[in-house]
Amino acid sequence: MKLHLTAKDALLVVDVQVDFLPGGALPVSNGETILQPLNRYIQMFSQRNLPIFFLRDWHCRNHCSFKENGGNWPPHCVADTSGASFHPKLVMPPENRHIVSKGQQLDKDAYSGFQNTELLKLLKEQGIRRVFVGGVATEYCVRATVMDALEAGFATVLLNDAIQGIDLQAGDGEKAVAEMLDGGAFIVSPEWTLTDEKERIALDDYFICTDKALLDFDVILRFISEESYWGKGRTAEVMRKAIDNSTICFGLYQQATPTPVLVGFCRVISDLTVFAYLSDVFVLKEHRGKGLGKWLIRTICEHPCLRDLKNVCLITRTPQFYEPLSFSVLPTTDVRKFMLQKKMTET
Ligand code: VGL
Ligand code: ZN
Repeated sequence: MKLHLTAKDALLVVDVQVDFLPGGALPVSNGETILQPLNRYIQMFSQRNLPIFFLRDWHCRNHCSFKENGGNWPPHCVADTSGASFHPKLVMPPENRHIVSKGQQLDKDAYSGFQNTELLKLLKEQGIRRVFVGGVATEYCVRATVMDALEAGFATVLLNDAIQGIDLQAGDGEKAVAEMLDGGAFIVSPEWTLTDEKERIALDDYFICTDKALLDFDVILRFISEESYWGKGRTAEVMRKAIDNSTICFGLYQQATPTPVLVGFCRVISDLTVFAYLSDVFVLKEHRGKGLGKWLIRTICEHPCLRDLKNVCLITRTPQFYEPLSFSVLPTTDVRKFMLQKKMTET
């Protein structure tokens, strides 16, 4: 499974501080195991210059959550002490990162990164619609932050390989994960990849990708065999072969969680040197009228493998659609003639 990151994604790194990892004042069990996957996610977001929010527990010296003041916890994450600093093995990129401190109020414990902070405002300002959450502790600050993110309307993805619980009672962490999923969070496990697919071009909620593995075959087959004027009745076997043997297939997707949804398609048969033929071009009805079809064709024609070709050709009943895209019907006065050896009755 692949997740495609877009400009509406942000990463929330929760409380990866010295005191919460082994050796600290309030350590999570096996806390160090999250560092490597988390640093990998951080790298993915920073490579795309997507915003990363580093949340931190930031208490005053006599905070109410400390045992000596009637709270549940040993003193931890006292502001400006070494225990409150981010873990030295956490890689913090220099660009597009934000530090959000929480739990600063003397008489209130605050587990959520949204509680009494600027986090929501900052996310909204950047147009973020989906957040990915990792860090510690699963059943306290991660859980509270995820629940608030869901409440605020963000699609929320839990980075399952990059969280750890305190597990005061065995199973606390697992129980919290179940609650987050119940609440509508999605989960990303190691078998998922956040793809670094280079040939992916985004426009608002949509993106175009040339990865054949990402195509939704059933949607393509249904459209071509039932709705298209040119391919009615095409069988699954023929459609499969046609896709397999096409040189490049372009999927048009609407970004969605947990997986993108295919809403348009075009396959290209080409020698990638001189000639290309575009076939099976469609955009699903509900997504028409937004310029997506034109964007798809333009993206195809500008694709690095195709843009220098001498001849790009297609057959259509709607030439008016392609004319603004620098395609022209061969005029009858042209010495060249478009020829077709037709073996089937319907076009
Ligand atoms: C946390 C306990 C106390 C956390 C913070 O970050 O999960 N847990 N303060
Ligand atoms: Zn705390």
